[in-house]
Amino acid sequence: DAVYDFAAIQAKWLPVWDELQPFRAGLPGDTRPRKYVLDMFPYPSGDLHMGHAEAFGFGDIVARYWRQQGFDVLHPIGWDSFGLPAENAAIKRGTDPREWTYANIAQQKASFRQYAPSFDWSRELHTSDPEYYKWNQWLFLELYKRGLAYRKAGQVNWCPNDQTVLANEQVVDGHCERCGALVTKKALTQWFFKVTDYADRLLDDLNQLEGHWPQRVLSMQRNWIGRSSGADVEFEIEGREERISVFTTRPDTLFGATFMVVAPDSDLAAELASGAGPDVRMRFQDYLDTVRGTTEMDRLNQERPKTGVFLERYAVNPVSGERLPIWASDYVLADYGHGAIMAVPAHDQRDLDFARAFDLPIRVVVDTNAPVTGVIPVIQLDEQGVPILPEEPPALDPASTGVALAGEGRMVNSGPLDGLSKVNAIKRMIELLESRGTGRAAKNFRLRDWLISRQRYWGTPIPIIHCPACGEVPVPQEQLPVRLPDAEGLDLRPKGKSPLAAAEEWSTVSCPQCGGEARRDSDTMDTFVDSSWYPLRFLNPNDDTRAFDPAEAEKWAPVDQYVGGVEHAILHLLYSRFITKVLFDLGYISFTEPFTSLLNQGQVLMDGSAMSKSKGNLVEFADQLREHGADALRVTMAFAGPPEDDVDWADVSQAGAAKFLARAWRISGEVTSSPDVEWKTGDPALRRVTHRLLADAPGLVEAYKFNVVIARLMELVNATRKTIDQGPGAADAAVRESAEVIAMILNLFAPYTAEDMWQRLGYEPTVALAQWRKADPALLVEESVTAVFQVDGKVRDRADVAPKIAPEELEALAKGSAAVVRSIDGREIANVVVRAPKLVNIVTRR
Ligand code: ANZ
Ligand code: ZN
Repeated sequence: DAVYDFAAIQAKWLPVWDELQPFRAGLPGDTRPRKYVLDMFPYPSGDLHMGHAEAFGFGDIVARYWRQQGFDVLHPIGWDSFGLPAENAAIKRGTDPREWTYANIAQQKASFRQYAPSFDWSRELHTSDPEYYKWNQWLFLELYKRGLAYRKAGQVNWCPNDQTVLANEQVVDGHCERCGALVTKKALTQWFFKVTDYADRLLDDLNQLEGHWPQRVLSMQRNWIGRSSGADVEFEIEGREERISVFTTRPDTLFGATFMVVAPDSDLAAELASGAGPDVRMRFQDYLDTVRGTTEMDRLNQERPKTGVFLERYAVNPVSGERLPIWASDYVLADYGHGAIMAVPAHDQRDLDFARAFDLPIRVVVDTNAPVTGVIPVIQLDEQGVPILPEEPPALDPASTGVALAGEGRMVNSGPLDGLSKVNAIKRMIELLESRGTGRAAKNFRLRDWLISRQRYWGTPIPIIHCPACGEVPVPQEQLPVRLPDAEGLDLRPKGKSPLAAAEEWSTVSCPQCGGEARRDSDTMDTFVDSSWYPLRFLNPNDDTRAFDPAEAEKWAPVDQYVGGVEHAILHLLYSRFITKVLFDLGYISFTEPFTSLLNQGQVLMDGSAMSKSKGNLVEFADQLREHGADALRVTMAFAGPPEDDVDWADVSQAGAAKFLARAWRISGEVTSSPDVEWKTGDPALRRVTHRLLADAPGLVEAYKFNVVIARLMELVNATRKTIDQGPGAADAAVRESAEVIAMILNLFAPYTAEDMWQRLGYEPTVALAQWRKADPALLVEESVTAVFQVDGKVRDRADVAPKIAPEELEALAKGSAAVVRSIDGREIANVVVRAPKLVNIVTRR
């Protein structure tokens, strides 16, 4: 008899699908409703790995599911093919980054073909093609025109090893995300996108995604944006014209401010120091030198002993008129708020540590022992009825305890605020400041503008020309794309200056405005620019007249289902959300969030830890594919557990998945009835199992419970096997029906096996386009049990009831039975014994 040979089945169907191209979306005349299912596109750093097998497997389940539900599904694929690894590999081997990149793409493509996700290959794109990056340049200029792309000189994160600038997001605990080197600071002029203009919307719109995105991602986004509310407070400085502002979340504590601190690496600190004596200037300069060598991580570390320099300058407290000494200390950061703070040592731990280190005054202005609410505390009594006195309240003395009083309480030592709670004191203080013109309500964000400049070769050239006469001049649209010069002859090694600057011929251009000699900007764009809008490019990837067609966007976008790793929870998603909002504001699209639902797959682990070459625990995708085939690999991934959970490859069995597929496949060869058999004549027991799965699977798939669907499929395969071997046999209509349903649902997980079953059942390819069968409601009611109705212990009637029938319902049924009523014969009922669902015994008084 036939043997399940996965390799033969794969070889048989691949060419058929190539011919049919069943997954082309948006064909003319297609009137089906639409869905857009997208996997985060791969970075071609080598062959596909197990993480891809998992993520793309899950995305494909969803895409295939919606097709069977009658949707025209857009499920495209492309490559995120610019970026550092290509450049580093090229430097190591002395080759062109292009070669490495496109060779890897070819390899990944070949693996994808075997794995058979239902991609629309006609829309394939590579971000490193000029046809793509031309539109990155267009996007840049759209932002530039609106002041959303700008250049600024500033301290940037610098990786001394990669010799490149890093975005804040690429600095992990003070180290370079890529190479692990300690990140330092460097002054450079860089391009930024003004994400901060969108901070409020980026935060507020997360509420729309509640329930559709993982909670963890939503809170990571919220923390990253980091909105704080409070006030800007202005202070006069002795010997300075202008006042300085500080941001505080606790304006209520202004009467407790006893000194001020400025960030040593801020312009303000330099200016204040320069106005002081030579001694101070020297001490400040020394201190600044040490601070420059300190990482941001250390500066944020609360445990580190406080350091600082007194600038011998004074500020004036705007509400108390008190003189406050001004210090410079590195716990205040130059690029947060205004780079200066009012220090309230009694109520802020960092300020307290500083005050104790330098012997500065500490004044309590919130009595944290006072009840915050107006409720009088209830006095508790012990067993003897003696009142239990409240414990001695903790001392309000941060100066001696070293612990700041951060909690709520009632204001003290605060003039007009005395007696108020925190909320009311904040409100009152803001009113006070506003009425005097020395402050106002303000909010502040942790979010910084997006640094998009890279001093590297393998990226999108920034379409700006620097002219000695005209300054920054955008490259005119008709001159786009600004193509990358050939890598040949360029030294790609990182030097802190882009390799493009050394391409003389490429760099030297005539100014589009005045025609004089000018130079191209030599930086390239962060690759997160490429991925910030790529879902739109898939809509018409070959259109060379525009980035995307707004009419197509209206049809398909936003993405209904996005699938990818949690490592992109912040950057990629935040930047995509930002660009989407910009495009909305420019009138190109009508939606403000790019991804309606998001699924984060877990990691594929080996023996409890992440796979890596260096650990020697790498499981190769290609090996796995060869061993048991694409279908077994896909089923193994989907069956391993909820998709959000990590999968430990040491705990799963591909052999088990292969056995299940063989069992399912064998059934399709045993069916003897013909496709036009009457379903209704089939065995009701098997039909009930089939129809219950038809009814439940959609909800399960939509809740990402793929593993449960597979478990239920296994149950159906077993029930079918039993019907063939021990029941009505292979000719029964229910066996054909279940075999067809198995093939149809298996299409989500094991497309080759499903297609082969479909053919063996007498149908044309492809099962992927077979429409989901509706469950028959009549078959969804549960099987019944027989209940016995007795009167005084004698059986008088029977009824078929649901196994889960409620006792009251069963009792009512018994009392309604004509035979029972006749038997009671009008006597009084003394007692009713109900044992649902099997028995009711009615006892009468005689
Ligand atoms: C006075 C005060 C009293 C403060 C108090 C806190 C507690 P978040 O919530 O993170 O926004 N701050 C402001 N700018 C700073 C900077 N550039 N570097 C370091 N710290 C800075 O924190 C806001 C609080 O952090 C502000 O409120 C300020 O200290 C400090 F009982 O002002 B607060
Ligand atoms: Zn010019």
